[in-house]
Amino acid sequence: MAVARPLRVLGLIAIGLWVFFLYQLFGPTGSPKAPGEHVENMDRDPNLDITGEPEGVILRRADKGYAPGPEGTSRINATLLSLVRNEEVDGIVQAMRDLERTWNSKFNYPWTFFNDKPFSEEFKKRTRAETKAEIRYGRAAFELQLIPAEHWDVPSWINEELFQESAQILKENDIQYGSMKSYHQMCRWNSGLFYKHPALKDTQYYWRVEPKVHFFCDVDYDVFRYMQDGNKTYGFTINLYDAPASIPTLWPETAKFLAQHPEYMHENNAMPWVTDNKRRPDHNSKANGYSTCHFWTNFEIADMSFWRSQAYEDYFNHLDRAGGFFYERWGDAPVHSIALGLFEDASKIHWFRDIGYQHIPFFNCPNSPKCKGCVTGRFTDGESWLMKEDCRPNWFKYVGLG
Ligand SMILES: Nc1nc2c(ncn2[C@@H]2O[C@H](COP(=O)(O)OP(=O)(O)O)[C@@H](O)[C@H]2O)c(=O)[nH]1
Ligand SMILES: *[C@@H]1O[C@H](CO)[C@@H](O)[C@H](O)[C@H]1NC(C)=O
Ligand SMILES: *[C@@H]1O[C@H](CO)[C@@H](O)[C@H](O)[C@H]1NC(C)=O
Ligand SMILES: [Mg+2]
Repeated sequence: MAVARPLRVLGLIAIGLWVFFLYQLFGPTGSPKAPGEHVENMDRDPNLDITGEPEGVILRRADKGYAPGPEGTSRINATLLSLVRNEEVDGIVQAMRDLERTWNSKFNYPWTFFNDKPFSEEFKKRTRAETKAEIRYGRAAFELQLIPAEHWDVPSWINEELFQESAQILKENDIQYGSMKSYHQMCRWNSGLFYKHPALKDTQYYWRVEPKVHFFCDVDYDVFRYMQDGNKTYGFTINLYDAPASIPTLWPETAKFLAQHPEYMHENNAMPWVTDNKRRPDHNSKANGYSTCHFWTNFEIADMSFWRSQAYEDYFNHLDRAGGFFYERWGDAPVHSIALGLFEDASKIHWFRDIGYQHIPFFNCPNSPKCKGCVTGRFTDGESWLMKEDCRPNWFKYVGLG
């Protein structure tokens, strides 16, 4: 009896050590945690933390000022950019009013509007009334802003019958706008053509604005200057999951492209973000390997040099030939996001946490006295299932709050 007890104790210690050893091997990985680990399940939204200007930002350049007009200012090579229809004039006027009030009235960056049809007199008159900045290119401004037919028209290799059949399938899968041809044209143009428009020949950066969006927070620094001085390629506010049925072959086509062009992968890419299958494995599997997480491109502040690079040009052409802009409903959001995630240095992609923004039904609303009209940390005022569409935690986890 006297010997049995110490043996039993030794046995328990041995089992304990073995379990500990297995835990070390297979258990959850411990510290250091990735920057966004704690928001994995949105326990803590970083929008709840007090937000100020990004680190190191210069508020205003004193040298030449920001007076409106083409000459002699501290502005850099950039424009506010909007593709818009005549019928959406109320919506774009409202969006302009918000952005002029919170930011552009201090910096007077020019506006550039694009349309597949000539702008109406009413559209010109009402948009001109909203800004003291240039609406671009002086006399010929509005004529230049017509999109060239070869950029907008459905390309010759797209088969109309096949498009109609595919539209039916998209409809059965509840893909919004799936059978609306102009929506497909818009997504293709925003993916790979807008930056080739002659009116943007001398422009490097743009801030995309859609009708009816809202801006809530005063921004007191030159955002484009921040992009340039900070070597940023791309800025976003909201990160969302996409509907897998709109992009079933986007990732397989991307994989084919990568096999042909492994040299385009950036060494500091965001591949783990692009291919995450942990938070919503259903999305990853239905999209055949892509998480579907994307920058929501109705807001984007970006350097067109990236879209104009050989890597992106080749990628877009590959996708365009594959036909998915029409036979599926590839959006410019997943296309831009995958390209950035693979071919760009992830540290050059910036979350503009300080720009309060809404495009129905989602918000980016920081915790800052500079914001009015949105609720701090509220991601959506729509139905509760929409919360699940937020995939910012993935970006924070794999790349950081940057
Ligand atoms: N000129 C023009 N603009 C369009 C067309 N289709 C979409 N847009 C613009 O493209 C952007 C996205 O379209 P929108 O209807 O807002 O799509 P959603 O945000 O995905 O619901 C908006 O700026 C629209 O004004 C079109 O056929 N012609
Ligand atoms: C602005 O950017 C465009 C495109 O990168 C370039 O061609 C042009 O020379 C630039 N202009 C200025 C004044 O920097
Ligand atoms: C941006 O890039 C330039 C040139 O490579 C470098 O000198 C500068 O330090 C960089 N700035 C930042 C903020 O990273
Ligand atoms: Mg929209």
